[in-house]
Amino acid sequence: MEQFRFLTGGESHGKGLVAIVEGMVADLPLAEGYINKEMKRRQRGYGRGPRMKIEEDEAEIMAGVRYGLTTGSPIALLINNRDWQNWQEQLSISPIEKEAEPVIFPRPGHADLAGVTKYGLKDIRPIIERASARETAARVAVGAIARRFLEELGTAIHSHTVTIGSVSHGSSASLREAGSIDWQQVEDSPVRCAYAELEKRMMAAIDEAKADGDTLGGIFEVIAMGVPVGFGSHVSWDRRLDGRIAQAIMSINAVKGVEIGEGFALSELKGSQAHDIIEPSTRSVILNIAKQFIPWRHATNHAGGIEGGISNGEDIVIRAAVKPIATLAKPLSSIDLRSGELAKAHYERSDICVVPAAGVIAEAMLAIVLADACLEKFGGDNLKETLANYHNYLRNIF
Ligand code: EPS
Repeated sequence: MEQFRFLTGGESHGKGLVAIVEGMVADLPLAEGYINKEMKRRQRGYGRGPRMKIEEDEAEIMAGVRYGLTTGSPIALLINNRDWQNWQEQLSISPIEKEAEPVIFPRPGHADLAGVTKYGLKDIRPIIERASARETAARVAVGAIARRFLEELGTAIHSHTVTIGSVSHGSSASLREAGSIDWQQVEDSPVRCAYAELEKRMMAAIDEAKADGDTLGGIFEVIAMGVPVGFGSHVSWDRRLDGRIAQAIMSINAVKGVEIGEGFALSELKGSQAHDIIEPSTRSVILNIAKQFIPWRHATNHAGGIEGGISNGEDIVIRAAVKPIATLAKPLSSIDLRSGELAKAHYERSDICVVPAAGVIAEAMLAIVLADACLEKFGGDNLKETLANYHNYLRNIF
């Protein structure tokens, strides 16, 4: 059983999204303002559609927090959809006399066709609503709780955009050095890109796609720094940290590829080039309760911070490929579900490019996996107990 788990509910244009989060320790300082700062980061990003101008995402904590501290009880979150006002007929919970026209032209690349077939529906609308990336607003709220917890261990998580469409830095190696990235510049960038000259080209590519009635994908990178050695395990397939992270990142809408560390590029290297040699070091780990030294480090980080399914103390580095959004203003060919005849795919308001937002969502998913692995490793029902267990572990291993 997962130590830290959650479920979300809600449709893109329904009344709102809900999440119930279970397993967070007691006595963790947690404020709605902290969660909502993350929600705002997800809403930004050049290439989003008009929907993000309608919404002002805010999570309300309904349970599990008292006087600013978690209680150990399930944390319930509610995010209202402002756009619900405009969709009451299409998404009425009660039966109504005049139902909305069904959506019958599945969009290639979306869940539409497989979804209606699987659930035996005649209208694609319910599939559109739940397959929508709107659901990731709830995941980011949950991820903020996990991030708040990880901060107490000295772990920080960032993301940045590596490519949009064919616009890229060229040499990827330098981008992997977390130390060389100005994270404030990334936060200030409309495309969450660390390089000013790339940023302009990325924005121009998005403008061009929009003018053509098209969409764009890209690659983002997520980096977790200060992750303790020993999350995950080599002993069983489903305990491997890399496998758990890959599943979490791949579950983000439109993600079609995930790599950890140098990933696919490692396949072209010889063993002598690919692996990260180990050297003595006096690296310190700073906890909010103590400072500890780890007497070794890896000279490089091709492995992306995970060896044998276990975190090795280096930065965890993940890249993911996002496909172009499947809703096109110039729709692709499809069929009419009623007649089976050729037709144009359904079109409705959508985004042009979501790579910057996807990076923020991936930060949340990584935080969720790491918080779960942390609770599995150190346990504890209250923050002090977890931190004491971590401290004790560091004291006793060397
Ligand atoms: C989405 C389509 C757009 C996006 C939406 C995901 O929404 P709408 O159909 O209302 O214009 O903006 O993303 C969000 C609402 C969000 O909060 O991220 C889709 O089809 O997946």
